[in-house]
Amino acid sequence: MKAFVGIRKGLEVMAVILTVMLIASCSKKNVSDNPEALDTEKENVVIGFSQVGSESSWRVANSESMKSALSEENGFELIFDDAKQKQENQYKAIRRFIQQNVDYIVLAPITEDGWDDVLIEARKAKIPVIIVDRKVNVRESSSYVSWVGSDFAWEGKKAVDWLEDELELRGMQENGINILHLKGTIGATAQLMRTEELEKGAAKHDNWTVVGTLEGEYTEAKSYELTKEFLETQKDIDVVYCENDNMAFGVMRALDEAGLKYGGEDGIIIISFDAVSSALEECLKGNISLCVECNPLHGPRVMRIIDQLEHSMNPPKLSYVEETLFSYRTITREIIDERKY
Ligand code: GZL
Repeated sequence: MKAFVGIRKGLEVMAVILTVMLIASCSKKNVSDNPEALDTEKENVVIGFSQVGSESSWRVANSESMKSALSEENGFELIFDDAKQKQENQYKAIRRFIQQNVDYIVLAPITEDGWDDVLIEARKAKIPVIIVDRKVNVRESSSYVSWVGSDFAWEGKKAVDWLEDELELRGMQENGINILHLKGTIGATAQLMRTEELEKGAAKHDNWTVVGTLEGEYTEAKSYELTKEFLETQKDIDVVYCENDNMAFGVMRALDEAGLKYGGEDGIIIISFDAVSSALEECLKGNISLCVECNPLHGPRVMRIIDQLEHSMNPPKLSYVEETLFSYRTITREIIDERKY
């Protein structure tokens, strides 16, 4: 009899152990159901994301990429804050995330300067910070764990190299070339580096003259307004260098109203950055001469960085996304149809 009771007790203990193991395995994100899901013991990983705003099509695509990667289905709880292009609002959002004791802070900084204090506060609260898109200019690089974004200097240099070739193709390499420059948000890494490369190009070619520099803040409305005003006094333009697509759209509206021909092989050359689908359509029509890609799809890379951190691994300090160029001479419908944004 005693042996029977012993076996029964043993079976009862086994049953309890199996039940506990079954509950434990269910509480862990079931990676097999969703291979994209974060493999972590936590119910979900809480992310505070401070986004610049929604100033451009690129920014909208960037937000969508972050939201779809850092989704509940993938094991995240995303707290998204739109700073409406104000650094003060990003400070407030980061401090709110610290109060909420999120697991990670992701920051898309509007400009490079002014981040030391608030990032030190996050570090003191032991909350890792990941920077996306534009860079931060901080005294201590330990203020953030990792950065994901574009090589803006490469983008600008490729644009200038292409312009040299295009002017040669048109037999204009010896002509006086008047360039109108539309700058993005002043102090943003994309603005600083794209501007620097144009300035280097203009310095290299004494027949290139930047006849106007307008601060379009990456928006269509602002660039339209400033270009329209500029064209009232100066219409002799050969090239417009727009530091993003939305500013190129604003410029096109102003050029249309001024009756100035752009695009094709003999119109004003419009160079633009981002290469969102609506800009590629204009490139296919020949209206925009060159679209320099600036890949906004940072979400999957940020997710991988968090996955590494969740497993006590060190992600790379800098991760650059892949990018290319699209010229009106070579773009095709098939190329556009394959795009993800
Ligand atoms: C570039 C990004 C810029 C885009 C603009 O990575 O910071 O900001 O070029 C966006 O469209 O507004």
